[in-house]
Amino acid sequence: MKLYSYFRSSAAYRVRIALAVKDLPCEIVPTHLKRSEHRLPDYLAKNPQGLVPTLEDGALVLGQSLAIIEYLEERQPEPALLPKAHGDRAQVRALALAIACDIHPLNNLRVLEYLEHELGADPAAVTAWYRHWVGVGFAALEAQLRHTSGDGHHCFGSAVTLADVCLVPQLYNARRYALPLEAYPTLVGIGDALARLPAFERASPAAQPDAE
Ligand SMILES: N[C@@H](CCC(=O)N[C@@H](CS)C(=O)NCC(=O)O)C(=O)O
Repeated sequence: MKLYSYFRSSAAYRVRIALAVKDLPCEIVPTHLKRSEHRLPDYLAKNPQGLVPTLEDGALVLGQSLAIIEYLEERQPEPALLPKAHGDRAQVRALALAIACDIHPLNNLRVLEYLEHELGADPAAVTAWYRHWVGVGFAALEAQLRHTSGDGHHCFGSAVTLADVCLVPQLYNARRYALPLEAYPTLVGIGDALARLPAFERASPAAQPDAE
């Protein structure tokens, strides 16, 4: 398999964590977002959205990190990232989607660039946008995680799930943008405990071949 990835991309980071948890071999193909390599014709032919990540597995060319992770989950079910009980699986997906669908898109590079370059927002306004929307998302997640975490080290129960795979990259991203985190002690406690696990360390931005 090949994963088109950028070391700082939260969505690519999710897939890297899933690959590492499942110990699946995969070649990382660095795709530099700041140099717009994701907008080159060759890349757009693989991923017409012009977003990373993209996974190639033989003839399969797949975008969308959560679809990629569910593909990996079906290809190699153990260790499982989704719980066995269907109600539990739904809850884990709800946590993951709260991050991947409701928080992450509002802090994506193209959105922040559009605010600045097309709408004329100054850097302070862009930062305020970021902090507002990620803060709203984190506040709701903090309340949810107090109920769903079984041990203060995982989003749901006491094993690594798809929700954890989404949380750690979003927390990394929040720190990059210096979002104040004091209001989210449960979320931060879980994220920091997970980030110390060997699979999460292997997937981290600092451990990538294109890290700067
Ligand atoms: N929903 C997509 C989001 C992918 C995405 O937004 N990727 C970002 C990096 S985290 C990207 O490629 N951004 C490029 C841009 O904004 O121009 C997924 O989960 O794969």
